[in-house]
Amino acid sequence: MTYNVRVHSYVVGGLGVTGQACVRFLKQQGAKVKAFDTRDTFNVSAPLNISVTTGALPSDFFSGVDTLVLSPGLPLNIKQVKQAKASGVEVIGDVELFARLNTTPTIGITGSNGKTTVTLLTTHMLKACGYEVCEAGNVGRPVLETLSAPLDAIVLELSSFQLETTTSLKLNAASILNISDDHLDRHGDMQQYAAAKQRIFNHCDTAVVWRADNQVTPITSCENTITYGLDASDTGFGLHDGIITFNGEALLNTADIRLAGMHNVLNLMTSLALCQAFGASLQTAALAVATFTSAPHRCVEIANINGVKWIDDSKATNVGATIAAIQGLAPTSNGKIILIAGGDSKGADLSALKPALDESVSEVIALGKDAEKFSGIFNNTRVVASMEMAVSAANLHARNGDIVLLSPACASIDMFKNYMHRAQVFTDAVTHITANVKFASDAGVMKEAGGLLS
Ligand code: UMA
Ligand code: ADP
Repeated sequence: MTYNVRVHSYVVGGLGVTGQACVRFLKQQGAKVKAFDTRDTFNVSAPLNISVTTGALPSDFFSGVDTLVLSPGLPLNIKQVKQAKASGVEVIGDVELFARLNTTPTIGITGSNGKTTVTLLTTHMLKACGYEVCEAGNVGRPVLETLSAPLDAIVLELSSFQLETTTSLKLNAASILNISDDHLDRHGDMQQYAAAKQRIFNHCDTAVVWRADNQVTPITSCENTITYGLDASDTGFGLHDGIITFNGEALLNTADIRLAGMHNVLNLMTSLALCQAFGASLQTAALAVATFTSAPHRCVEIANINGVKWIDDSKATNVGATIAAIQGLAPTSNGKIILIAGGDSKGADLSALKPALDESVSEVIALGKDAEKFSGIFNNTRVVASMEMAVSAANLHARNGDIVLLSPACASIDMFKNYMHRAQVFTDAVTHITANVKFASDAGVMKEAGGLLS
């Protein structure tokens, strides 16, 4: 059955990146469209030339409307959505609209952590195999923008928010990378959060499944399954003495991988499995790892000052990501790890961090809205008021061989514009230290020189 956009009347809910892309797309298609945003002020990149309502909606707002296309940042329980449903209007997201119209083979990736890394790595590998490929979705490019492009494949990063409003997405291959406590302020509990993620497997041809976690196994049946894990399995992807294998055959030595931590070995296996499911050459995909550069703010070393490594993992906005960073970095350090963490924990239970903190962290420097929660789980926690103070406290205590890790386990929005801004403030504060160290050493050289001259 073909879906005819033109004959429908739409409301677009929310005018962020997604909402604006929806309006542009629907107008291009000749559909009737108007919009609302719950905020009084918001920015649009170019004039939309449609009617936009902010605040409370008039009681007849949805009369004559067929479909509400809701932005992922807006929950389904807001009054505007209730009003739409009461008026008999169907509520979908942009991914569902995409799914009804898309004819290009599509790969989907979800999970609490690693989505962007696996999305970009899979895209990179498929391009290296000679395909025209584009990544879209939560990674930043609204999915509707891919519909007009001549592509061999689309790789979608899908958030639980996007999956929640999606029913007919048919993926050639899909994976849930992992599920850990995140977005519970929106989903209510882990069951509902996991259920939203499981929707990725509805109508999916090949499920790519991590053997070590039952939560990521499809609850609906998919035609094919490819499994992976860090065990020495001869089925699917496994790890034999540091060598990644497929069905027991050696494929790639982990010593040749530049991405830090075992979580990235899992990410790599997922991408290889998705390429295998797509029919790409595994050998070419594996070779492409050497030319892949990881996205910024994900366990990246930004400075080495007197033997102290400063690591920016600002993208770690939940507990699972911070555990992965600590466990991934601990084996690489001769000294201690000082962790800078905190922000808005989004209702998460931070106690899951405790074993990793007890095992590998000497001190936590906590900031932001939920800083005190860290004091509750780890004795040696110092609460500070700003990122600059956190960096300066870490600098006082760090010695040659130590790692200072910014991996907040929390969202940034209580103190910063976003995680990129948080990383910038961290980097600026670290740069300030570097400048002082240089100034001190220059001053030392001048003093010595002065001594020689006198
Ligand atoms: N908002 C309102 N009222 C509105 C509309 C939005 O208050 O009427 C608020 C939302 O509650 C949210 C913010 O504005 O706090 C942005 O929401 P949005 O739905 O307008 O977001 P977009 O700009 O359309 O961006 C969305 C994704 N954002 C979210 O899901 C919150 C982007 O993922 C994604 O890249 C983009 O679509 C393109 O697909 C970002 C994200 O933070 C990176 N995702 C979350 C995550 O990764 O944890 C899920
Ligand atoms: P997402 O798009 O799901 O937020 P990213 O690739 O942007 O994932 O990485 C987010 C954070 O999660 C980073 O701090 C990164 O180091 C960490 N991370 C990446 N892959 C994994 C994984 N497989 N398991 C746990 N943490 C991970």
